[in-house]
Amino acid sequence: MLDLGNRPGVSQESWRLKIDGLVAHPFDWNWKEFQDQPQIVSVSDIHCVTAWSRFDNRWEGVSARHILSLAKPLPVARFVVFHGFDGYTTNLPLKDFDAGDALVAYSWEGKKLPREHGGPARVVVPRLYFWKSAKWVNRIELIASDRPGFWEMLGYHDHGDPWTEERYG
Ligand SMILES: Nc1nc2c(c(=O)[nH]1)N[C@H]1C(S)=C(S)[C@@H](COP(=O)(O)O)O[C@H]1N2
Ligand SMILES: [Mo]
Repeated sequence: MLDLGNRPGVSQESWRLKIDGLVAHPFDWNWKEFQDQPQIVSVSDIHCVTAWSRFDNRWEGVSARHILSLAKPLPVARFVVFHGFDGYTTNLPLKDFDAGDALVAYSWEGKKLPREHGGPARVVVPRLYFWKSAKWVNRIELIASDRPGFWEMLGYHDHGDPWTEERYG
């Protein structure tokens, strides 16, 4: 399952990324503000819960650590929920997002991120199964106690570490 079949067409003009919840400095970027941030390249493997992997993906975008350094999570913030333009949600511990290899990517393999893969921009959290990497990301919400997202409510594992095969509940 790659998505819910509803692949929202989000133009750069209508694109927004909001970070809110338990942060000292919530903000809301338009496309230009997002592009004006420092960019990183992150090469990582993709692990899907249905047992396929794709190695050495080259992502470009804005690092999670940079986003978090601007938003300044409050000490009580322990979990993150990503919201997509398609209504998708997924949850994870803040420490997995604040891990150095996570980013909000707008480019994959040297090309503009295609719509089917979450363009204009998606989250990439390499250390967790790929359902945690929200496509068409629109909002990053910081919360104190865990709140299951779309697949997590339907029985996928709450954490989703591929190394210990945390696939289902
Ligand atoms: N917004 C959003 N993000 C999503 C999904 C979705 O339905 N909506 N599906 C997830 C699942 S289950 C997978 S396996 C990956 C698929 O990413 P890909 O289409 O780039 O391979 O996106 C994840 N991110
Ligand atoms: Mo998936």
